[in-house]
Amino acid sequence: MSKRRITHQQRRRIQERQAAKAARAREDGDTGANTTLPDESSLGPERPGQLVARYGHQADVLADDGVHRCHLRSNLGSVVTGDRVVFRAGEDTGVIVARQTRDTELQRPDKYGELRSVAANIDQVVIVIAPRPEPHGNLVDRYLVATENLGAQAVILVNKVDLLDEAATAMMDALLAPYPALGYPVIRTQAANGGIDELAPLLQNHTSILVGQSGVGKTTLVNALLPDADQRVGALSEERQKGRHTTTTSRLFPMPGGGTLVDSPGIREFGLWHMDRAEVEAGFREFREVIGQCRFRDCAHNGEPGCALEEAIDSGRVHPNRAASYRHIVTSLDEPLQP
Ligand SMILES: Nc1nc2c(ncn2[C@@H]2O[C@H](COP(=O)(O)OP(=O)(O)OP(=O)(O)O)[C@@H](O)[C@H]2O)c(=O)[nH]1
Ligand SMILES: [Mg+2]
Ligand SMILES: [Zn+2]
Repeated sequence: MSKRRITHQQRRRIQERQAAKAARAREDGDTGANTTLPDESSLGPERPGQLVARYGHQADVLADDGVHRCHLRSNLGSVVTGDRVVFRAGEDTGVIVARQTRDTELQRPDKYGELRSVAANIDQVVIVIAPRPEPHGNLVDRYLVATENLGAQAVILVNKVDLLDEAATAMMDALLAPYPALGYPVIRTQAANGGIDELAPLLQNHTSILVGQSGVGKTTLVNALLPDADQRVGALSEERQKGRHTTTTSRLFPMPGGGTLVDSPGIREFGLWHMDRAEVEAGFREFREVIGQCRFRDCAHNGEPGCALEEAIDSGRVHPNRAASYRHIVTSLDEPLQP
């Protein structure tokens, strides 16, 4: 019998997950203890609303007459930005009494490696990148995999076009080359100067979310679209040219033309290791006609004879950058521990 061997990375994840569980147990321990729910008789009738943002044991709920601050009823279960809820308004604070079924749930691993919901009922993901901070390798493809598996539409948005000097233009052009042919819209904005003409029409009648690295300008886009929103934005750190994680909670904004937009906190990395290989493959839409045509059923698409992906790259049907990205993501997936 082979010895049980786990990689350094796996051991780290296990330790992090245990730390996360302990931390959560401590958080859960004080649930309710310091929360005084409003007197039932002072609450209004049950009404529908949508969750704007969550703050610990409270949340803001958007209804047809504005935003209501509410407590969460203790047996409510988890609620996140975008959830459709039933609530009862109060004089000061109301109560959320129920959550409706979610159409979609966008998740990502937190810093402990546990899956966390980012937002519910999203039908369009706007992937924001910028010349600075420079996009992490494979980031766009990672978001596209998540978006395809969510069954949502994707838009790729290049912000800070004012920073596109010759070198940055070459980098961006190379990075974006595969996407128009795949049917993903690529748009350009200059949020800091109100240059958002291409974005506004795409948001109508969608529940969209802005995602991307910290400092690419997601919140600046919200402020440009909705001058009344007046949300805090943060400069990049001088020496590292990275964002400072200014936005800490996802927040939903109703759009004047119909539809809603969610601003989300910037990420350090977007791990997909909670997915399996089939989900990653399904996330590369141009692979669908290719994968399954390989000579070997368990083909790893890594130089095997008769590999259909290899042939598709050679014939130009699959862009080599996308194939490289796919291989990189698959290698990063969490492998089950060997018995
Ligand atoms: N040059 C330039 N700077 C911009 C543009 N849009 C936003 N910025 C700047 O980029 C910095 C970061 O903007 P934020 O909107 O806070 O970025 P964010 O993506 O919301 O960051 P997190 O909340 O940390 O995820 C701010 O200093 C903005 O003024 C742009 O079009 N051009
Ligand atoms: Mg922000
Ligand atoms: Zn293959």
